[in-house]
Amino acid sequence: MNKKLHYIIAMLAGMLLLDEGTTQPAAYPPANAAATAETKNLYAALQRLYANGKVLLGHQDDLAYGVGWSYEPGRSDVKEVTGSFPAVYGWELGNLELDSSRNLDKVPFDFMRKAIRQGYDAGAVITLSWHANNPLTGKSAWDPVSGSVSSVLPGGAKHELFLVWLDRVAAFIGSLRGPRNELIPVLFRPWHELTGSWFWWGQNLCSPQEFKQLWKLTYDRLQIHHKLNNILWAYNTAEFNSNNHFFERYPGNNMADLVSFDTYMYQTKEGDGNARFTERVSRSLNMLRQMADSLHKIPAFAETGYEAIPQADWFTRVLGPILTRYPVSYVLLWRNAGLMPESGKMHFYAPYRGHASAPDFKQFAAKTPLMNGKALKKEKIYHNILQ
Ligand code: BMA
Repeated sequence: MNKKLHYIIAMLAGMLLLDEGTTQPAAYPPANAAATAETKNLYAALQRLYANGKVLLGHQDDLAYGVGWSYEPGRSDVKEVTGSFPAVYGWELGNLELDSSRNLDKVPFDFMRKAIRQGYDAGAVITLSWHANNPLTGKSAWDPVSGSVSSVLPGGAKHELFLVWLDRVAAFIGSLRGPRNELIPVLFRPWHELTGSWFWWGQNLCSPQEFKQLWKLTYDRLQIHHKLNNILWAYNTAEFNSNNHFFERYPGNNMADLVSFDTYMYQTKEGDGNARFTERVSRSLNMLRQMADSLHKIPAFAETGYEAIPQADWFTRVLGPILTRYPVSYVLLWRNAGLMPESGKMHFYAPYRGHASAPDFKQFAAKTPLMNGKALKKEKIYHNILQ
């Protein structure tokens, strides 16, 4: 069937569902009119779930390792504590640009590809981050040198190199395939935390104009040149003060599908970390929801957590109430790396079996409005409209 016709039928089916008494508004399409059917379905499903106040629970690197284990098939710290796999799986592409077989956290890309397929088959959402090396200095993403962004733009000294990097990312995203060889949809979140200045693309290292050009270059190469019609584009800041601040570097509605931000909980010297986190995250989520609603984009809390969870009731006492009040499409907790050899510190954001916060996390995950992988599977997010 002709793709356009397919989509019109999908929209009509969506409207019929509305008539049957759900609160689903008519779906608005992704920025890319040529998005695959599965990608359009996913986007419509995310809108519907968001409109119904559901928050999907996500975890970075969930199937690869947890605290005290790695690469054991079937394991997941989230599952071992809550009884269900997460609804959103985050994976990280850093070092793919160097043609490395493992990412910067040592996750083999072959493993990642299979795990992404596993998540897709389970009806969960896949999101990709990319801590790309600094193309100008050859150091890591955390090398905040001015001029790095302009070096990759057309005419810049690293433009050709950067195209090779984008092509490697494109090849990986193009290799994510479902059972009928269809492309697996991904929420791609490049150049993230852009209001921070710890990455080479950060706010103090390039102008808004340069940032937008970086985004457009990435979009054009992946979407137009490589025809990767399985990408939903996630614009992502760190903390922001106002709508203007949030949108200062926004590439435009035609190149973004989700709007999101990242922030973490830190305890303060005064001991008022919970109150401060609640205050700033509530304020940001409130602004984000309004901006997303007015633009017809989907809001997400793309990274958060409290490193090593030193407070056993943090999830039900702090994060839970915030999300109940300001639900967004999904919340993603960062990775459960365990003991970091370099720093000697514990680095994990979801409780693992036996951790003091595990019972609290189980309660948090069971509560509305959170949705886990088991519940999401029933929503058939990739197929519910067109099949
Ligand atoms: C950071 C930490 C690092 C990791 C990076 C990319 O926040 O977890 O250890 O290398 O994310 O995944």
